Amino acid sequence: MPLALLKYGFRRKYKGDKYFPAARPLKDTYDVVIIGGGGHGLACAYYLASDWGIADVAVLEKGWLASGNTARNTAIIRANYLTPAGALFYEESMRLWRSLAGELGINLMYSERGHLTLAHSDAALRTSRWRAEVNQHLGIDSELVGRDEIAKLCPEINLSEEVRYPVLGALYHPPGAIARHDAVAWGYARGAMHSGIEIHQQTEVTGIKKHVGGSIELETNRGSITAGTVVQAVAGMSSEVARMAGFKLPIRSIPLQACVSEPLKPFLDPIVVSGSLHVYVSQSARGELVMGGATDPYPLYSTRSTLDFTERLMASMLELFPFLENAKVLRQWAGIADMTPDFSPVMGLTPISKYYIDAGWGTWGFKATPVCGKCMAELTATGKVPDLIRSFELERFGRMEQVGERGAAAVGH
Ligand code: FAD
Ligand code: PYC
Repeated sequence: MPLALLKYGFRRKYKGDKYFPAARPLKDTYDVVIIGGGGHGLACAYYLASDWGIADVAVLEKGWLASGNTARNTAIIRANYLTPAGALFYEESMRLWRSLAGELGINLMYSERGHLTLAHSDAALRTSRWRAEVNQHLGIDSELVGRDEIAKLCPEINLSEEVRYPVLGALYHPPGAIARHDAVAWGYARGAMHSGIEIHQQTEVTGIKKHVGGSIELETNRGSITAGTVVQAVAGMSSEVARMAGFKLPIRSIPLQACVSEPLKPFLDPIVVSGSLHVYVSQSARGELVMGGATDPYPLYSTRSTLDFTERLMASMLELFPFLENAKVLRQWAGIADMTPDFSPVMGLTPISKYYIDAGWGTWGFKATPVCGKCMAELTATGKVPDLIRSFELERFGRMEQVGERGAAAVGH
């Protein structure tokens, strides 16, 4: 190494900024406390400061930044949902994604690949056509394509008719993308902290009390603090934390597993999903195949990996890409998905005044990080539910106004 470079590295004068400002002590009281330092909680914190000038905010995270589902997901971003409420909401998120790296000053590796949802039956073709029509009506780029088009878009897919479930067509969504999930959390966290917001890791909320005066007291493993307003954004722990606050959520917590292969030469451009085979796959910039399937068949608060999952997933992968028979799985993991009855999120008011909920993100919430953060920040700042999230209120279940996205949420559940 040249001596000049070495000297430069050790010169105090050229000390670079720390990525995150130094942590501050936990105060007794904040205007806003956000429970959960995943992408959603951090995005809400960031937009509270950037859009509303609210910075007396603490984000409490029981582990480390993005130690929940934010850094466990398979980073698929798309807007080809079935309901108008869902499609418009996710479409707005995609609009925000496109300028997010520039805004946060971090390379999110946002990469538009195109998204193919394969149809292996007449019923799946009908649903794909339905989704394409809803999408087109709302100005979302999405269409039903046949086998010839699939062969052009992804020549590697096995289009043989001599398989269990031959491919008949697909819903094609050209803007479908992937991104670097942990960078999303770091970018929002840094932006929020530079505006004066505090992020407290290793700080777990263990109890919640509402005071007569209106403030909310949070018990934590580091003592009690009070907040004027609380935002709950704890994904897989949503029901448990809501229970501490004294209300019930219609949510079941179910493990969702995923895995990656060893790095392979780039061969797979689009993201490929098959509901019938319970498999989806994309190829990351470093060549790994990022693969997943359906949720585990039972609720559980555990992030263990199972051989059963890998075996089934690989059987389906080989049906679509038989030439991968010698590829190796490098690592496997799981997150806890908070599943709602209609496969749509829960955002907005709760039975407790000034206690807002951001939950029910199951297997689909990463793509919503920017738009959800923005809407939750608006709700927190104004007390009014933004139009974009009105359909997703907790109250909808009491009114039987579900936002049914089962077929569009991810692979089969
Ligand atoms: P999290 O990142 O889980 O953050 C919640 C945080 O709250 C955690 O860090 C947790 O430690 C903290 N917390 C919990 N309890 C407490 C407490 N009592 N006190 C303090 N902190 C607490 N979505 C997509 O859009 N596309 C995908 O391709 C996709 N793939 C997925 C693949 C897998 C394997 C999994 C598991 C999920 C996938 N998802 C996907 C869903 C997505 O990951 C989540 O919906 C999203 O990350 C939720 O973000 P969040 O910030 O709400 O949750
Ligand atoms: O939301 O597109 C999605 C998704 C794919 C896999 C898990 N979630």
